[in-house]
Amino acid sequence: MTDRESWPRDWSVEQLHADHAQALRITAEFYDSATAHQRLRVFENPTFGRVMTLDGVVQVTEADNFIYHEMLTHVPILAHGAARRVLIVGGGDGGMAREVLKHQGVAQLTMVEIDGTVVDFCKSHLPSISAGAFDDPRLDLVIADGADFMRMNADLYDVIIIDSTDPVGPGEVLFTNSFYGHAKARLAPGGILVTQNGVPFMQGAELSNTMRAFRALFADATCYLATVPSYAGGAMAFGWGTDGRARDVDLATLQSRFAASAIMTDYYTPAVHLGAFALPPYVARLIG
Ligand code: AG3
Repeated sequence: MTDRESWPRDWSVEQLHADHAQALRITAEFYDSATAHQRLRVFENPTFGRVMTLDGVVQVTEADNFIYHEMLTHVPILAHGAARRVLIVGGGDGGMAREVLKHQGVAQLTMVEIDGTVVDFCKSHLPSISAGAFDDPRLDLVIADGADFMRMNADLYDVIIIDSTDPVGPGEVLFTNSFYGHAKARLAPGGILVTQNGVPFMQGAELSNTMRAFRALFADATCYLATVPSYAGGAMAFGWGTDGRARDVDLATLQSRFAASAIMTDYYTPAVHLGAFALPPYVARLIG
């Protein structure tokens, strides 16, 4: 009972890790097809709502995507305090853009997604994830390889968000030292880079490798945590790199910035923000 074929057909089975699988029951199937870059599937699950997988790995669910998207946007943007230009690499479902654009101070959002099919598909089959973000005039959507864009582009950003898949397939280059170096070069003074860095209990090496690269590049390099039920295996880690002091922001400052933004959230609060940087020893050891 170890191979995918031995599971019942109405379950979507994710085998991202060698010794562990996650199965979600499929009550309706909306799409299952290969794009030029990966296999894209969308189905309904009673607990998670619509679920999108890429190459069998859960990327976004209607029910719990708020946790991931709120924590990769409001943490760096509110810590920064005056972010006007934001860059997302990946993020084809539009959930990250949705949260970034809730900040009225953000004047320009560039999103670089490698797979145009994911964007088109999510607009029509998962509209609740982007919730209109693709129609916002502040959004500049670029369909291109994120690594090429980072190497060639000359603009500077206050916040850069890497909303990638795991380091297998098209997402792999987004976890390399040279990519992180190019990303750093695109940060304005005081700018912050945040990354999706996997579930450290299951993917410790991924976090250790990114943190080694971040320590070589940034004055302040760490990670912060949030638990996303559909990313199985415990808390997920988000990489944080900056040469500025945004991590020192205090609770009162965050509270006044958050109140001024008038953004409604279901996971993020200023206290959750600060608490997310408290690392249990098993994670602290992984980041060195
Ligand atoms: N991208 C992150 C998926 C990570 C899943 N990894 C895992 N379970 N270890 C999500 C894209 C949402 N915009």
